[in-house]
Amino acid sequence: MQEINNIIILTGAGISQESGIDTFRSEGGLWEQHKVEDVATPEGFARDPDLVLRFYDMRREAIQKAQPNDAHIALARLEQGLKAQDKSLLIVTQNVDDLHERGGADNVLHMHGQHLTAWCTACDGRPEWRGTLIERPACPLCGEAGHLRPDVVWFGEMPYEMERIYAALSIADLFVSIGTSGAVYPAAGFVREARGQGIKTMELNLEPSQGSHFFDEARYGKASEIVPAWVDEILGN
Ligand code: BV8
Repeated sequence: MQEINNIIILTGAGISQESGIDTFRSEGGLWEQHKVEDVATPEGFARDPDLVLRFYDMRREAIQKAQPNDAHIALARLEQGLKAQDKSLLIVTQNVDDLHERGGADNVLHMHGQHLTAWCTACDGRPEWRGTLIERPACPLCGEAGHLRPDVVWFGEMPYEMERIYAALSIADLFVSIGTSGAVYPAAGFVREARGQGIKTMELNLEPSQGSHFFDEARYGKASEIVPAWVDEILGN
């Protein structure tokens, strides 16, 4: 078995599903209630800002009532265990919830932004934000009102920290994708990037994702069950 020293994990909505947070593309999921182009694009926001602000206000509130599940907690345990062996873990999440952090993980990169910060388009600041935006509040950093939007990457917008993600991929020896359908790029392309660099790839998901054929190994089941079991294996518990 190849020595594993640097792991990069990509997570998606599936890892938070058992915490009660809706995924996007399953029946009854978020996109069934709204058209993507109406709530997750700059054009949709320009067209109907109230609809978009209400959509994210509702999700921001739901997230603060959710708790991390055994999969989030297991990844934090993995991070601690690897650190104790002078090895590294980076969690790149497409999720905008803070359940990885509340589950105990430190090294988390939110490539699609975060619910609990807002983005002020007047001063470009990103203040922490736990309330609603529908009432067009003033930015706590610059005082301007009506310029706060969700700090979330919409379609057509550049995901955050792409250089840091590719740098982490260049030193990784294991790439694991957890709870994502592989429908959205550039995240869905990371497995091919990893394969191209000879990195071992693994998928942990409820069912095969759109990119399942790119993975060396796959395990299917609920994240709260298969992620802790996999972490035990990696840590040799
Ligand atoms: C960009 C907002 C460039 C945040 C989101 C054609 C080809 C390639 C690319 C494109 C293309 N046309 C357009 C593009 C680009 C586009 C794209 O990929 N479109 C797709 C639809 C083809 N991408 C972009 O626009 C990205 N930006 O490319 O910029 C650029 C270049 C230069 C300058 C400027 C720009 C931006 C993408 C980000 C979009 N934002 N949402 C929010 O509201 O949350 S995307 C949205 O989908 C979420 O962010 C989410 O994270 C993401 C992926 O969804 P998943 O997390 O995978 O969730 P999903 O429901 O799909 O799947 C859940 C999975 O979990 C399932 O597999 C299920 O089986 C599993 N599951 C469920 N329960 C469990 C479980 N697994 C385990 N246990 C369980 N219990």
